Amino acid sequence: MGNRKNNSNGNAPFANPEGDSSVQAIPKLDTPKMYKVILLNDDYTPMDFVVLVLRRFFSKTEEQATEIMLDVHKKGAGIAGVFSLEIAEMKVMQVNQFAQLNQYPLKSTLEEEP
Ligand code: TYC
Repeated sequence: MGNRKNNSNGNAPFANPEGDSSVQAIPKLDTPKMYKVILLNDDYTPMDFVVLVLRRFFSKTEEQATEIMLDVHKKGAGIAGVFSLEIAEMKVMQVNQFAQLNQYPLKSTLEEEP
């Protein structure tokens, strides 16, 4: 686009509507922070229940859910998904509430993405 240079945010700046040839920088928009929803292992929640949780609340396939569940089972914790803060908080609430309702100790937590 002519002599327009890109800003640090990758967008072309707008021409100044006053008519001079100077350009105005677009304020840099912060990329929203993202949050991991972490599933924690425990000794009592059945594997099938964890797979169900991953399918129901994180839209995983049976195969994906099983892989994540086994990873959590072996390593102690694992990532169920990455979301904006609002969505991640909602997922944590849904998981913890659903586990409690079914009398399992399954817990999930939030972790800010680096
Ligand atoms: N460790 C559990 C068992 O052996 C299974 C499990 C996996 C529980 C993942 C929680 O987040 C979890 N039944």
